[in-house]
Amino acid sequence: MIFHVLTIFPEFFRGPFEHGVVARAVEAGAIRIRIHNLRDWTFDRHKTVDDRPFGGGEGMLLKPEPIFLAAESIWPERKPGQRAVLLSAQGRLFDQAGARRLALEAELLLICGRYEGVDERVAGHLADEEISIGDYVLSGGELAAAVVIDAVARLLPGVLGNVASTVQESFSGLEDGLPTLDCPQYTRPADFRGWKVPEVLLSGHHEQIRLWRRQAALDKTRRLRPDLLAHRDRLKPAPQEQDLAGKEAES
Ligand code: 4HQ
Repeated sequence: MIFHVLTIFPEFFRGPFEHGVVARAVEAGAIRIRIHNLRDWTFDRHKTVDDRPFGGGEGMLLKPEPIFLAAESIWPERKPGQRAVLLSAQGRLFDQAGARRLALEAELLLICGRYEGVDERVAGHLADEEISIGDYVLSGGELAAAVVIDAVARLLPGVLGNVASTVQESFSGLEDGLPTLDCPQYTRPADFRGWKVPEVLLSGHHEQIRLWRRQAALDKTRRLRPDLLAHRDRLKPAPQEQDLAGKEAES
């Protein structure tokens, strides 16, 4: 898969992709990351990429022309499998399902906004979709693009050494087809400053460990991310007390 990033801060991306899974994916040839400087598609002395909003208002916007010219030079004719994504606080929320969907594409162009935003014609007539990584305001789309690349790249075939580790994790741990968070995990020492690892994990009873993990994942999800279970709770009747005490507690 090829990731293209369009940005006014190309240096920003020297760091994030030089470590860990993404760096190894690049070295192994499983992905390519091409950083494009938006100012390369400006033709005035000052390499102007921004302008004032029509109708007045605070701050500056990225002009449409350099962004369209950049996209048209990266992809002279748009082929299927080439998807342009605008990172924006107004976009559809990015989640694991969104990452899996983007991982099916051949090439992504991630367009990073700066200043107060981007001329709306980029969202309307260039980008295939507008994505937000969360309900907070960033100072630019660069961090969001790095997040999307990381989440998508690790799903690609041959990127993670351990293929199984992608299925067991947070937001992919399927409970009746619905997501729960990853279960709590511990490593040595078994007693750290008096905080002990749950006994069952040291017991070697694989079936008991499996049940404990499932319950602990559900408990923690209910405590920290009740929103993830709300859908499930609406579909299933509330469990009875005796069910909870039972071996296969279906909470
Ligand atoms: N932005 N997820 C870029 C974001 C954002 C987000 C605000 C996008 C600033 C210039 N991007 N503009 N949240 O907060 O992707």
